[in-house]
Amino acid sequence: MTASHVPLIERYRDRLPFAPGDPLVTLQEGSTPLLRAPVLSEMVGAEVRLKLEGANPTGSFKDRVMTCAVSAAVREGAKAVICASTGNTAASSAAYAARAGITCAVIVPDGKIAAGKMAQTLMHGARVIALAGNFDRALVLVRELTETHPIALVNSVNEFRIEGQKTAAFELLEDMEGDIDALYIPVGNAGNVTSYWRGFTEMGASPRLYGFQAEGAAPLVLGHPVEHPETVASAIRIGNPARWEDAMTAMTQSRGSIRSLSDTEILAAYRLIASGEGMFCEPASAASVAGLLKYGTDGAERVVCVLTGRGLKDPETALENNDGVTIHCEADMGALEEAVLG
Ligand code: AN7
Repeated sequence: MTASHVPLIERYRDRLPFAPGDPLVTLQEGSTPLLRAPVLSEMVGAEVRLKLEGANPTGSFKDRVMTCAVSAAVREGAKAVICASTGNTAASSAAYAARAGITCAVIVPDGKIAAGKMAQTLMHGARVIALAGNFDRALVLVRELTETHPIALVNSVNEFRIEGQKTAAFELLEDMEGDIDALYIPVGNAGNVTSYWRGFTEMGASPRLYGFQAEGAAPLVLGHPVEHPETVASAIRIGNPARWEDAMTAMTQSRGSIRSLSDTEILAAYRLIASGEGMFCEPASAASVAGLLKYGTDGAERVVCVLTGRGLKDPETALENNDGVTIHCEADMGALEEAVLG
């Protein structure tokens, strides 16, 4: 088997808290492509690559968490899993729970998750609780709930469940033969940036980590929680990240930084990645590229932007922000010629 046909936990079992013989819940996640980005490379004067986490089975990096979290839950005898989510964790936990044959409930901010994520979560048969509150509130409530009820919490809030995400750093080091100067990554609850740093340090690597938040949801940049986070990038509409300290440590130790971007800057990068590089990611993912374009490389030569989720997740935002045109056309040749060539 090639690496891409090996489940994540099997590929990196020696570096993950799973023993041979443990139950494995997998949808063949991980081993995602690393794509050269010639247009971006030209623009910033460095070798830019895109880590395509949207190529995971449910379309986001959260599958790395869920293969670990749901496998562990099944190992512990859980019959149900639950999470708070801005959408991708919900879709992923629902898929892995379906695969495991256990039930799944997700708590999401009512009306604030992208349509594709909602569709996935419902298709996998999960119970969706649309909360009259934001993600931060959902996370507080779900943590409290699981203290008194026997339901496994699959958010990446404990040490063990974050392990799966660090494997993306292993893959990058393998694909780039250790030669990576800087990583650009969107930051919401800050589990992912924490995990990449853990993965890099475990392998003795130390690229600079540059994290990016949306201006309206930038607690780590401001230095205090944001009570009413707002951004078009719904996946990172988070005002009080669970991994606050760890994320700051990662960025300080790697001599990187955490900075913010306007929704306009995020959407400009979102369109450019799609129309310039041919890769359709979701708005939150475009924050990595927007950060690279706004703040530059600081001398780095080989850089990676993490595209955390697939563009199809959020068709509404795509239909409202794109470089394409739609021409309504009568069904006759004259009108068609005019529409195509005019
Ligand atoms: C596409 O699904 O928090 O900094 O509940 O979906 O590790 O939170 C998603 C977050 C970036 C931020 N890009 O990662 C959830 C959730 C996408 C995301 C992030 C998320 P973290």
